[in-house]
Amino acid sequence: MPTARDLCAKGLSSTRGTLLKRITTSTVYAVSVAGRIQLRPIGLGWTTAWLTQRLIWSRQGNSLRRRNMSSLQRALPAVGQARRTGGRASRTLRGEIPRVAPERWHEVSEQARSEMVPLIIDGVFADSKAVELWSPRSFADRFGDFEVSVSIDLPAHSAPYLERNERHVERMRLRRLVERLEEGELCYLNQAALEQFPGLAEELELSVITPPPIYSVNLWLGGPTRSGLHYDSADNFLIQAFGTKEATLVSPRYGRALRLLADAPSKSSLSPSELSGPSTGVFSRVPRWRGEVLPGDALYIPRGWWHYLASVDLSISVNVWHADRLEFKDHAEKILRAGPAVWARTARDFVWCGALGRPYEQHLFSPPPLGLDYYQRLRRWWRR
Ligand SMILES: O=C(O)CCC(=O)C(=O)O
Repeated sequence: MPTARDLCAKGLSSTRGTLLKRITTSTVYAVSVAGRIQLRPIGLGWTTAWLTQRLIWSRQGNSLRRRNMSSLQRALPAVGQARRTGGRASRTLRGEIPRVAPERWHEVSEQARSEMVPLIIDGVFADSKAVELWSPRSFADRFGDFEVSVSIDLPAHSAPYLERNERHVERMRLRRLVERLEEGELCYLNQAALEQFPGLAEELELSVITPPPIYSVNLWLGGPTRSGLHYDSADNFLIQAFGTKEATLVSPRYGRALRLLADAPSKSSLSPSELSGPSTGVFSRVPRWRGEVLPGDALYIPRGWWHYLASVDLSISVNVWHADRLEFKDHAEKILRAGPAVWARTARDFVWCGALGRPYEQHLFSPPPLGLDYYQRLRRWWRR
């Protein structure tokens, strides 16, 4: 918990921040006027002024950020370590996702959420019925006759978001899914509402780690699985009940370098080998946070953080979207930063798929195109 001293320091720094902003604005104005008086080209005066302003504001922003970060770092030294290694651009360096004991989670969770720092809560569900009872075989025995929609024939070497959905989706009984997994097929029961399976929710006591509101709780059964690099709008827990998953996380500030899909900019087209191997090209400047999520662990993925999960073998996980969500301004900022290819594609899909109602290609693990989504939201808002 932040102490009163932290809060005072925060308050003081924001007063100082306002003062600094005012001084900067006056300086900018003076520089630009001086530029004009000396009859230099007006553009030069403004450019100098603008650059000065950016420089001062970014230094100020960095120092504020550093001050704000320190409270979690003080409580949890592993966060500082992860920031030093994972936060530095390097070809080989990978920060470890910090691990906390379940008792410490309650002390630091508020700070982790507000500073948006990923953490693994060590073995918090180790004694749960889920870890004791769940396995692909036991699911086949309990829910064998259930009809489920399964992603099949998953690409092992490319991002799933590049594949067309209809080639990879099949309905089958859960018993058959488990048989196919045991035969070594790459299949995934991905993001299936947990409530479909009677009794499972009671075997995983989420209140141990999750505050309300909870938006959705989903089951993921497959292996070996590769989900593709993407971000979600809400805080997320990935709870591992059976098998192990390797997590790779990237801070939201590096979104531009992740080869975004133009029609779905919350997804990246980077392949599993690019994500797990040594960094090359533009990705070499992107620090990654890595960690193993073992049975009983819960990985906290803050809203907006890019994440990629790969299971080593057969695996069962549950994910929980809950608590804080990205706000409108966060989404707008992400789209503005995504660049011209995304803007053009969004505008095209707004008109083509939205206004003109033309069909689009649905991709694996992907939502409809962003432009269509904007069109539908606008229509709903208009009709209200
Ligand atoms: O575990 C996976 O394969 C993907 C999980 C995921 O992406 C999520 O919970 O948002």
